Amino acid sequence: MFSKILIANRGEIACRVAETARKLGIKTVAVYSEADAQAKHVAACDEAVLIGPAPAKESYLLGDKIIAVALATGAQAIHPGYGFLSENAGFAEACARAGLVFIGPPASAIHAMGSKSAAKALMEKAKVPLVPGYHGDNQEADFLQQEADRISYPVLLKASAGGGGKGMRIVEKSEDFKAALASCKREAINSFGDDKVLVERYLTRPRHIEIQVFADSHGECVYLFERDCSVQRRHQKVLEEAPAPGMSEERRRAMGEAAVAAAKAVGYVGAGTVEFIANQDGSFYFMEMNTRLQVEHPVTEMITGLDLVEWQLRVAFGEHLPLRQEQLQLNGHAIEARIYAENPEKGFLPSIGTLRYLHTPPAVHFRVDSHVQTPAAVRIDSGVREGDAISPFYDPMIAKLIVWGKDRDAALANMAAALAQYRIVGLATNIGFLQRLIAGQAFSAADLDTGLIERNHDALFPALQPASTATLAMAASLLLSQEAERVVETNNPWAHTSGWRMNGSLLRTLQFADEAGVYQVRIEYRSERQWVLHRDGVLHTLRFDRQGETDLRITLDDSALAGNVVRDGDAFHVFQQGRHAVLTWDDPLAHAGHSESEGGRLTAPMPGKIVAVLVEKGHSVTKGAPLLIMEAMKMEHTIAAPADGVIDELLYLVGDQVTEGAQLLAFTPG
Ligand code: MV4
Repeated sequence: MFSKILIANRGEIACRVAETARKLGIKTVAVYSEADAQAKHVAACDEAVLIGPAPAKESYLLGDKIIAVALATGAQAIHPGYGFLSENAGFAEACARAGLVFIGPPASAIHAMGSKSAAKALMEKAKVPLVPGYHGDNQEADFLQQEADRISYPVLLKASAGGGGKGMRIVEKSEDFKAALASCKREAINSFGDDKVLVERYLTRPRHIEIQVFADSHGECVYLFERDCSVQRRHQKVLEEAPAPGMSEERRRAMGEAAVAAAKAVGYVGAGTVEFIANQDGSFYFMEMNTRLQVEHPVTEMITGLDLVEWQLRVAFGEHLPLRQEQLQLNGHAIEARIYAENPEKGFLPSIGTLRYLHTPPAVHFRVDSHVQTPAAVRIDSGVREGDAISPFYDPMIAKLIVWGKDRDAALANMAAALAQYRIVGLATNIGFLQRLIAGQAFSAADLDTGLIERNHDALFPALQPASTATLAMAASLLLSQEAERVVETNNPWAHTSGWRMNGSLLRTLQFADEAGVYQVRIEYRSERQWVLHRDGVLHTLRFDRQGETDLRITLDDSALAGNVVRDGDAFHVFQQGRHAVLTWDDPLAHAGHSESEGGRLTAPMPGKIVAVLVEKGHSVTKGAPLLIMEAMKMEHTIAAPADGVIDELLYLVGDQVTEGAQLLAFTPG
């Protein structure tokens, strides 16, 4: 086996490769960009070499530089991961020229699958089923239209050099053909520098089903069953599962054998994926072959109990495939969800920033020490940790969450439970969207096709709901509990109540806001840990108990609720019953006058009436301590100490009217 490899990638896949290398006793060399100096993949490898600035074109895509690093560090092979250089035939060749093993297929196989029309011609020869169509060299408009008429409408025009859905046109009838062809060719030349197109029968509700294949350099090739990746959004996979729901043994074998024939036709070696589109009746057609390890390979690992990176390394070293086709077994069901730093409500815009807080569901680690074993129920593959940033330079994937169950329903239940336990603060994520997606009728009933997300748009993007009283009570409880804690630490006389005395009772108003509205809750102190929460004139009894930083157990009226509240400045992230709500607290400290810049003056933020004075002349107070409360526009405003200091003079009494900007008391910081 190799003694040292270089991993020419970053993020979760670099960590994933490093993990198997470590298991096999292989040393690893990471490469990294300036943006990734502190990245997890750098820490996961035995050594690491800086290769350039953040943009991938100046770092992770610099094949020659990476090869030079491999030679300089004594690595014998390069694992390209996915993306970046993984399907670059020139890079695979350059590795070979430098005497390095490219852990992937031969350059010729990458090249053969790179052009859609050339690949289809090869597949036709190998008797792999193709969508009825024309993929030849004759590009004359009249001829192509004749072909479309022969195939019958609707037809799909595809750029031969295209991918990811770019350069495709659906044509409904012959009269529309020429205009669509011209437009498709324009896009193809602009996007790919090649205006060759192919014409196919258009399948209206297809599923994306792909077969994992593995070939060694001794002529053996097996299939590791299928994955259903129909749930996509703009050609980005969102959920992947194995096996494909509804797949019969006969169809599995037919697709597996077709995929093996496809791989053999191009002299394939290593891990590859043959993509098919399937009609709802199960008929299937070759689409393309991905000549790399794919993002979604873990679902195959979970149902087979195999470590595909280990297989890649063994095959690249020249070993035989570890198992023969008849030794491969499919066990249970696995689902993967891609957790992204993106904002589904804002058109899935990537969310750039720091993972300020990250709590993941407990993952029982995937066991990779034997060929076949019982897979664990939850696996998380991630290249980021709490405190790491999602930068604008790379794919904003936070993690892949992969679950297993004895059948699809069990896996689905595990996925729902795991998503409900994820807690992320600092970035927008697609977790809520994934929860709605897996809970929806279409996905839970395995009614899959590539249009599932678009068709269920309304259910997946529900209207904003006002914050629940439970959510407000959770946020208020954390706030009160933190204040009580701070007050105890500083030995403030208000420690024992955390309340504000008014008309014989202790109360205060807290104002929170979210995207759906502004909420005022009045909190009334009754006794130690006993409160009354008033919302919209309704009274609720409230008790709370906090354990650690974020764990809260509250009793709201008669219901006991557990949740977590993570405070990020004035933002209160309430995680409760699997939901994430964000409330912004309107902190009265923000209205505490302009004292810091004005040398200890504390002024009224607006005209109003003094309703409580909480300190006396000569008192020492700590920063943030409430000093007095005024009422204005039917709301309470707490004036708080802007710093540690001493009260020199009180300038108003309870009941006094004050004008905006009036100095309320004299205060000396220090
Ligand atoms: C198709 C098709 C329907 N009929 N071909 C999209 C990406 C590219 N690789 C091929 N694609 C499609 N080809 C025929 N003849 C529908 C799609 C398609 C699709 C395929 C797989 C996964 C998601 C998809 C989303 C939209 C369209």
